[in-house]
Formats: sequence, structure tokens, C-alpha cells
Amino acid sequence: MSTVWIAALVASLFSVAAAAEQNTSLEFDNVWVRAMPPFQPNSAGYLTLTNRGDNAIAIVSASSNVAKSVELHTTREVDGLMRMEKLQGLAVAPGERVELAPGGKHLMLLGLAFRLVPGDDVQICLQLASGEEACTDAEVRMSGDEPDAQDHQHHH
Ligand SMILES: [Cu+2]
Repeated sequence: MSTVWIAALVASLFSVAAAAEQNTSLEFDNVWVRAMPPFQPNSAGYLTLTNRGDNAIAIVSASSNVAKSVELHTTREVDGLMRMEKLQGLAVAPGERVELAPGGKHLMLLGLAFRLVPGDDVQICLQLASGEEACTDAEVRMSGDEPDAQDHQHHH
């Protein structure tokens, strides 16, 4: 095997690694799913997304291993009532940080396969307009954290 051939092979391996790296320019933080009492069909997932890449990332849909379907929702106050609305997608600009937190945007997990208990690990995947999929583990937590989480939203 010639040295040149090995050099070419190493170079191609590196370019594959670099390409794989680009897929992960979406960074996940504080990913969790709300624990639910028995017989609740739905739950909500929260996370912070940061775009570490140079290109805008468009999230077109989401999925989870514990739900039939996952929708992107936002919460809006209408006549003093908090209402959830379905979002068609979510764009994250380069360098932008988007928080999905209680009282705001969230992932709606519809049709839970089983009861979510605190400490469980579930998987959340986001499908991107580019055709790529970004997946992360989420921890199941109690909803008692909610007022706290809302509080933290306002100061960074
Ligand atoms: Cu919702």
C-alpha cells in the first residue's frame, strides 16, 4: 500500500467526519419531558436549541419513541386563557438560541405508549428541512418544576 493511497484514505475519512459534524450544529440543552399521572394520553417536551452552525436550521416535524405523534406547539393568551396552537415549523438562525419551556413553545407528545415516570429516559427526534434528523435523550421530570422554569425564562 503506497503512502499516497493511505494519505488519500485518511483524508476521505476526515471529510466524512467533518460532514457528520455539520449535522450536529443543532445543540440540545435541558431536554425533558413532563411526567404524567396514569391514563393521561399526552405529555409535553421541553428543550433549549442552539444553532452552532453557519446556516439557518428549519425544524419541520418531531417524533418520539414513546408517542404516536409529536407536534410543535406554542402557547398564547387569548381572552385571559392560555391556549395552545400548532406551529408548522420552527426556524433557528445561526447563533440563535430558542427555548421551549413551560408557558411557551413546547413539543406535544400525543398518544403515549405508556405512563411516563420521573427518571425515565425517552428519545426526542427533530426532522429538519434539510432531510436530516437530530435526536436527543430526554429525562422525564415532575411538572412541579414548572413555576421555577417559567421564572428562569425571563432572566438569562
Ligand atoms: Cu401543546
